[in-house]
Order: sequence, then structure tokens, then C-alpha cells
Amino acid sequence: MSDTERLGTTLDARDVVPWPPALAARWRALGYWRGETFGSMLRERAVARPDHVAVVAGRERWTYGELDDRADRLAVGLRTLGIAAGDRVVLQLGNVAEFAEVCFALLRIGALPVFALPPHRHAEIAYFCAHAEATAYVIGLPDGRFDPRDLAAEVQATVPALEHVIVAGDAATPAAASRPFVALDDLRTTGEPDRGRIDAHAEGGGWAPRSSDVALLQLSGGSTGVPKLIPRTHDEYLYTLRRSAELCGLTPDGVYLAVLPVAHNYPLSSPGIMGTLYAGGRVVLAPDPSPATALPLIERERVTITGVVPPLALTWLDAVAGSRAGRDDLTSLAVLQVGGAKLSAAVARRVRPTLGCTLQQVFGMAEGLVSYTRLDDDEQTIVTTQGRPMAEHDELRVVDDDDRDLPLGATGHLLTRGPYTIRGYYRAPVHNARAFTPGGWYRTGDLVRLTPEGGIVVEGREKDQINRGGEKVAAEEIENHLLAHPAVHDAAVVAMPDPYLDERTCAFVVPRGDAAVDGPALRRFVRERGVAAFKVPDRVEQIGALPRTNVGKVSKQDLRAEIVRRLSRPAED
Ligand code: OOB
Repeated sequence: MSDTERLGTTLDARDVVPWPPALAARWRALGYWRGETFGSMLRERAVARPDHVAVVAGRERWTYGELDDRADRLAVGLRTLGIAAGDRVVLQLGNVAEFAEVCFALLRIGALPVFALPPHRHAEIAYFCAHAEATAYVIGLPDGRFDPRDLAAEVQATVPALEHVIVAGDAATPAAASRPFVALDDLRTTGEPDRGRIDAHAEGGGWAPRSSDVALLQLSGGSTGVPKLIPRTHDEYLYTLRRSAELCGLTPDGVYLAVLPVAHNYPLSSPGIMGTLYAGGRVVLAPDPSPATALPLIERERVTITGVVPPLALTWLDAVAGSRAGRDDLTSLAVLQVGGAKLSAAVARRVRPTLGCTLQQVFGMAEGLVSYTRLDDDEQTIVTTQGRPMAEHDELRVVDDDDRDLPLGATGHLLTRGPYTIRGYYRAPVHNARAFTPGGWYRTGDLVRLTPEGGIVVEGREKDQINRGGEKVAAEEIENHLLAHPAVHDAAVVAMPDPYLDERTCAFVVPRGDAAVDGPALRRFVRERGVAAFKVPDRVEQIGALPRTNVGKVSKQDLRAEIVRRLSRPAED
């Protein structure tokens, strides 16, 4: 099999680090990779149970048959528009039914969704479109004061190569747009889709990708100046769906409530909406994660499993334990997953008594490795560990600063590789040389220790990232924005402790000249450069000079200690 075959028609070996052929053969022989694709998976479920409800969102309630049919009709429309195998399409949709429809339509024709998050703005979206040379950008409806059509018009202006803006909703094109937008509703063919053609491989005259092709590009939480894109193949991603569904006890009777934005790897695939569809269950999409929205949905749809981040778990626990107690019937809920950031044992212990369900801790990363506590683990394991890797052949190493293995139980850097962990980022050869060892181990940037039973306990992080309640902020990315301000001489962004999110972002700024740092103005400046709101520094602190380590690097450790010191000082006035 040539590289071109393996990577899809328009991706080549310079874009993606291919799986070494011997390893690919191994994962196939061991049954991890089974030749499934997203398209074939949905087709099989729709044939098996066409009338079973697949997706519920707002007033939409689509059966497997309907989702399958919509995906076909849209696939035809996308092909007619000129979108083909290997094309990249930036997708920025919230928790709406069309998210699933657009994903499956793209995946069926071998086009690659690039999963942007709803809060992303011009800086991020224009970067994704340019870096991935996207042919299309899919947006949704206005959300509060934010109208994605205005953003799309700006992106069109900065990235002329972007051919299409597709709107799931009212496609009225804003005056500022350089080319008309396309409505999703106008794209679906009204004729009978030719399933034979949709399901056949390219060499058979059809559109379907191979299972070894890259299916989609996920976003990395990142620790560098620009976000990295993560190529995931059908074969390995579908393994994660199959195994996640199994470890979460999902069956066709299962009902998964998606409360986090589904573009995140965790609610997308661990097991998330895709793992639930793999299992033939029902996906319910919540428009927002508040207890007032989510808890009545659990009662109404008889939800069996949902996944949240630690701050949300705390909010729900307080809501149920407090005034709302007894209002919503949560007896259907069997599993509450908590992941994306470290869950404290104290909060973990409250889950079963308060919600009457099993807690499942999830430690994962969009690059691959996902670790779950098992539903039948003892309470102590569930509460105090972040679980065990899902695959028998996931390999873990805990090493010191020089990549030397540490004894069991010692805390060190976590390296991993296995049947579904990437071997390199998309179009990032320089970064790949640092992020992976020559032997193909991914440097997670997490500091962990392993228990004698094989459990992972996350102890901290070495990567230059702030984990803001599950949302990841790459310090360098925000430092670059701050440094673009004329009054800023130097800047460093670090985590500061927060009782709710665990961490928030604090920017230490060395002013240019004598002027004092104007925090609100700097925060506005960063926001106006078009970054997601969650990345705007929560706090701006002035400092005379950034502390340095003895090799001359900015000492983030000293800065983290400094902000703790400043926060604990009583107010001066
Ligand atoms: C998930 O994926 P990402 O790519 O947004 O972030 C990965 C990073 C990990 O390297 C780790 O630093 C942190 O998020 N993390 C946790 C954690 N789960 C993730 N840190 C402590 N405890 C946990 N339970 O966040 C993600 C992807 C798939 C499933 C679940 C989470």
C-alpha cells in the first residue's frame, strides 16, 4: 500500500506521520483495527434498527434511518459543491443535531472535519482554515450577541482560498462577505442518493474512504504558539468508540447526554456522541450544561450516562444537594463521567450518595490515550485514581527529565504509545521532533504516578498550559498576543489557583517605559485580537522583570508562587 493510498487522496506523507506498516499490521492482527469507517458504521446501525432514535436536540428527534438518509443527501450536496476526499472542512457547530449530520456526510465522502470549538474567534478560525488549507467552513446560528456569519465574512476576507461558507440555519449572507454563503438546507439533494456509489471505494468508482485514511482533525490543547491539529484515522478512532462504549456499559438501550461542546474529543468519542452511536444508543444534545437545563433532560429522556468536567460536577452536586433536591428524577442515570481536568477525591466521594450513580473518572487526550476507571472498580479506586488505559496494548512509561524510567510509584513524565495514539501532529515536523521520542512515544506533558494495580494518578503538568476547568489554554499563544501590544515589554502567562475552575489564567506583564499596566485595556486588547473568551487572561499583574531560571528561561514556577503570594496578601486599601 502506497503512502498516498494510506493517507487519502490529498494528504501526503509531509502532512501526516503514517503508522509504520508493521505496527498497522499488528493492530489489525490483534483486532484493534477492523476495517470499519464512520460511514459503514452508521449504515450498519441504520439497517439494523432504522426506527430507533439516534439523535435528540431541541425539537429535532432523528431515527437512525433519518440520520443515515440525511448524511447521504448532504454527502451528495457536498460533492456537487466540489468538496471531495481529503478536503479539509472547518466545522464550528454547537450541540445541534446538524453536528452529527454534517460529520457523517463529510466522513462518508472522505472529507476531513476540523473540529473548531464554539468559542473560537477570528484568530483561531483563520489559522485553522489557512493551516489546513480548508475548502469550507461550516457555521451555525447566532448565539447571544455573537453572529457566526460576521466571523465567517472576516475569515473569508483573510483566507481567500476558503471556497465555501456553509450555514446550518438561515444563510442570509452579510453585506461584508466576499462570496455568497450556502445554506445547509439547500445542499441536501432532493433526489434519491446513490448508495452504491456512496459506499463504494474510490477505485470502484465510489466516494467512500478507506478505514486506514485520516478521518478527521482534532485540536490539541496545545502548549505552543499555535494550536496543533491531530490526524485520526477511521480504524483507530472507531476502535476508541467501540472500546469506550464497552467500558461505559453502553448498549442500544443506553442514552448519552452531551452537555459539553461535542467538538471536544471527550464528549465526541469517550464514548461521547460517536461512541453512543457506535453502540446503537440514543444521543441527547443539551444546549447548555447548567443544572436547570441538564437535569430535566435527564429525567425526560431517561438518560443513562453523561460526561462532565470537574467544575460542572461540583455545580450539579450542589444543585441536587441544595434547593433543587427531589425536583428531577435522576434514577435512570447509571454513570457520571468526570474528566478533562483533575477531580478532587472530596468531590468524587459525593457522586454516588448525591446522584445515586457510579462515578467514572476519565483521563484522556485528543492525541489518543484514554484511561477510565472501570464501573466495577472498588470505591477507593474510583475516587482516587484516573483509571487504567482502555487498551491492553496501551504502553505507558513514567520517566525523569532525561527520559530514564522511574521505579513504579514515583512521579514523573508520562510517555505513551499504542493502537490509537498518534505518531505525529498534522503539518508540524519541527514540533513533532520534540513532542515524540524517536521510538514513537508521545510526550503527554502530564506528571503522573502509577499504582501497583496499573492505575494512573495525575499529579501535575509539565507542559506550558493552563487547564481552566477542562478548557486548555496554551501560555505561549496568549503571551504572543500580549507581546503585540505596544505598552508590553515582556509577558508570561501562568495558572493561578481558583476554587471553582481549579486554575485560571494570570498574565504577568513587564511594561515598556514608565507607564503602569492597564489590566482591563490589555484584556480587551487580547479579546479584540479575536481569541476565544476562555483564553483572555483572567487577571493581569504588573512585574518589574520576569524571574529567570539559571539557564535563562522564564521561571513559571516562581511566577505561580508569586501570584499565590499576591492573592493571599490582604488588600492594601
Ligand atoms: C481531554 O483532552 P484534551 O486533549 O483537551 O486535554 C488533554 C489533557 C491531558 O494531557 C491532561 O493534561 C488533561 O487534559 N486531563 C486531565 C484529565 N483528563 C484530561 N488531567 C487530570 N485528570 C483528568 N481526568 O481533556 C480528554 C480527552 C478524552 C477524554 C477525556 C478528556
